[in-house]
Amino acid sequence: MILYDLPAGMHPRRVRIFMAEKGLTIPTQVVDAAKRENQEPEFLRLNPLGRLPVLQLDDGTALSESLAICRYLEMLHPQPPLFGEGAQQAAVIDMWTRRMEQQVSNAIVDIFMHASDFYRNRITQVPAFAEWSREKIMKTLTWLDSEMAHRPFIAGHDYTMADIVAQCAFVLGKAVAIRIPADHVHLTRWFAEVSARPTARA
Ligand SMILES: N[C@@H](CCC(=O)N[C@@H](CS)C(=O)NCC(=O)O)C(=O)O
Repeated sequence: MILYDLPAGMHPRRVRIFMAEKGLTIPTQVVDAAKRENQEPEFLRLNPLGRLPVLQLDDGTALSESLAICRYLEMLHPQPPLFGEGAQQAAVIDMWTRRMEQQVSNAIVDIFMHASDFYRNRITQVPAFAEWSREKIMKTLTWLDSEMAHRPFIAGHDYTMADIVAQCAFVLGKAVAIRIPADHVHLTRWFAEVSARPTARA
């Protein structure tokens, strides 16, 4: 197995934190997106979308999509369970993971793509879309703060994939001045706790 990684990328960070929580080490090859190595034919054979992370299995199968990679690793290494155990817990964690991806992570990615220097010469940036996304995410954070008044972690009493998706999003958010407002005390408490985990800087 080999993990193709982009150290600064949000989605690869999900996989690295997940692996660290499981105590897994996988041989890793860094792909330099700034040098467009992810657009080289050799890499596009692994993932025609040119995105990272990619986990190549020993039979040559190339898995992309960070959540698919984490699910695969969870099946191989079920402990500690980060996607839940049993139908109900797994569904609740899936619900929150999808909410964190769709409502939080994707919104912050949109802002990053349409407002950061990194994408300035790569895509046609639409600053108004970035501003609209910024307003939207701030409303989402208010909702999420009220949710976090009721439990320690995003999906319940345990740290799960939903927390990993959300914390990686907020790390990227710092690059585009998306910060959890100080008066969102529950969300602030959660982010401080997950950021203090030994795996947070994996
Ligand atoms: N849905 C994919 C998204 C992967 C993705 O967008 N990766 C970014 C890094 S965070 C990337 O490879 N960007 C390279 C580029 O834009 O050139 C996943 O979850 O893995």
